Amino acid sequence: MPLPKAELHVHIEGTLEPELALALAARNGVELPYADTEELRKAYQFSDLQSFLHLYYELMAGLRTERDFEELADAYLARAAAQGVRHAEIFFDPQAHLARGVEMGTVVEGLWRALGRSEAAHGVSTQLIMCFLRDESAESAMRTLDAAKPYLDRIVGVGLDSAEVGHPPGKFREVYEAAAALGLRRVAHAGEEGPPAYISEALDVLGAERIDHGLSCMKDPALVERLVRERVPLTVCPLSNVRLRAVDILAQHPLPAMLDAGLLCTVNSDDPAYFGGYVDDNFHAVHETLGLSHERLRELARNSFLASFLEHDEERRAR
Ligand code: ES4
Ligand code: ZN
Repeated sequence: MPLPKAELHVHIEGTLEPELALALAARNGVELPYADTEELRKAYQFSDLQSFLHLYYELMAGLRTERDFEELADAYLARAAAQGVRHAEIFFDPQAHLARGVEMGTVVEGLWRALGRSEAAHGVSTQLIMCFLRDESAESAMRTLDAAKPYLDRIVGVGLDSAEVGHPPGKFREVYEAAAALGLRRVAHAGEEGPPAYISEALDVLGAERIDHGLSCMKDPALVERLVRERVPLTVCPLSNVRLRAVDILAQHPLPAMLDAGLLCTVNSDDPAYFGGYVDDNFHAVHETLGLSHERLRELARNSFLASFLEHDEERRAR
């Protein structure tokens, strides 16, 4: 039986399995440059975040209708439930869809069709986090926040993702201030490929309550001390880090050192359809390859509920 856990770092578009990507493209008459899943799988040779993002944005082309987003989310939630997930805080990338002429309402309402019945259907409670693409402008992010205003009852918070290096968090200060004024929670990807200074900036300038990835903090002992002192959760994604070459091999992943340093780490899947596993596969991998004990795994599972945006009583129910 997999440990009960919360998943706090998963991009719903990154749960798009090749079979579904091709089926949706065919159903919607969208051309993809891959004849079949075998050919598509061969394209999964990433050398870094940028080369992954190219395929990630390309395969989304088949997602067009509410039903498409519903099927995508339902497939993820079924898999997550089988991996012990009891609560999922799910990222989505509206700008990637708006740019293709798919409206905010189609994305949110489509996802909600699956999320709204997830507790009953899968035993998984859910929340949605809307991410801004950091390689787009702050104005585009602000327009995206505006477009989300009719749906704020369905969105718990905002995040920041896509290509990190050269796109420091500070550019989005006003957007994050506006999001906070709307009562939204704030998280941000930082320190995946970028320097430790991006992590500090996400905390200080954006008011991020949780850091997605955060790996590069290990280069800055003063920052580690701060993250420990302030109990800032880090959503670590081990298999993602290997596939995108943030670390060379899993055996060299800093997760054990991060836990030893007292950091509030969680383990997550990021883009499981692309990176070779869902969240419990990540738990297995760090157990097998990094030798994390069962007690450490239980600590990681406990951390996932502590670091979630669940209220305290819900948190206890989930455990
Ligand atoms: C992402 Cl692994 C990763 N990093 C940054 N942005 C992303 N969007 C989807 N997956
Ligand atoms: Zn991510």
